[in-house]
Amino acid sequence: MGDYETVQVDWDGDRGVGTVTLDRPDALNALNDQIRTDVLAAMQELEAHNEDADGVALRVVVIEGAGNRAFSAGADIGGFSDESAGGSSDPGLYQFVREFPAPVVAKIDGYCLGGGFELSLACDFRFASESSRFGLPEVDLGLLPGAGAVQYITKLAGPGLAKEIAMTGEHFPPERMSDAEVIHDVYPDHEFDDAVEEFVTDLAGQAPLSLQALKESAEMATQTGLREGIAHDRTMFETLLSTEDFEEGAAAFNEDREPEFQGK
Ligand code: CO8
Repeated sequence: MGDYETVQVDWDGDRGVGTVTLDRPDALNALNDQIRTDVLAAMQELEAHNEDADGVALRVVVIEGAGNRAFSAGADIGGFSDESAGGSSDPGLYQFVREFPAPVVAKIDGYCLGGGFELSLACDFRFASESSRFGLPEVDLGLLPGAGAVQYITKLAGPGLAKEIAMTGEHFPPERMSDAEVIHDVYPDHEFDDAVEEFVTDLAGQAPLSLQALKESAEMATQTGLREGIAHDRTMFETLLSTEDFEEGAAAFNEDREPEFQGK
């Protein structure tokens, strides 16, 4: 994998799992322009494994933070003199993660604040260790979360919690986030790595073309009307019926064995 200034990238070809580690631990993995550019490039590099594959090679991407203090403490406050808060590539990164063809899992251990929280909200799954803390401190800077956190938290948990987090700027424990379904689950620190690993391994074994279509479908459900969303799902259902993976899934069911999906 390529060398990046501010992220580490790992590729587990057996499971098809790529890991992107935000690697500015001294600044609590705060997001400056360089780290945003590096995350984008690292994910594109992981996606390029599909080009030589017979099917879909990249099944899941995990984003995590280096060190044990933070997933990310948000936009780099030192970079705020840029013309847009957090730099010009910023909306591109959030959108890129949201539309990325493989599922993306945010593995949150420590502070998950501001733009870091928003990055996790762009991911498909959010898991946190019990010592994590969530917050939107932009209000303390005279700003608001610029990458849609209030919109997304409102859709996930309602306006009450979205306003509480964004208007107080306080740090919230992960249990509060999981009770409100803003994150998927919270684990004791000593179980955290294994629990996320198990989830990711299971997800990586699911039919990749189904996962891509499901990701699109869920995104559509937040953006479009019901009729349009159902029409999309119907079309995708018919497309998936003609894949080799459907043949494999049906054969595995009939033979009472685990399917081995290729993504074709
Ligand atoms: N930016 C830059 N550096 C940071 C950041 C940050 N966001 N957060 C922490 N650091 C640095 C500190 O400056 C410190 O560096 P140094 O050791 O060189 O002094 C180091 O990380 C450790 O931090 P602390 O000493 O402060 O550690 P504490 O344990 O005392 O406190 C906190 C930890 C509570 C996380 C504290 O660091 C803090 O409050 N940080 C700022 C959090 C914040 O306000 N984040 C939101 C930024 S705004 C935002 O994210 C907007 C997103 C907009 C997206 C726009 C899309 C278009």
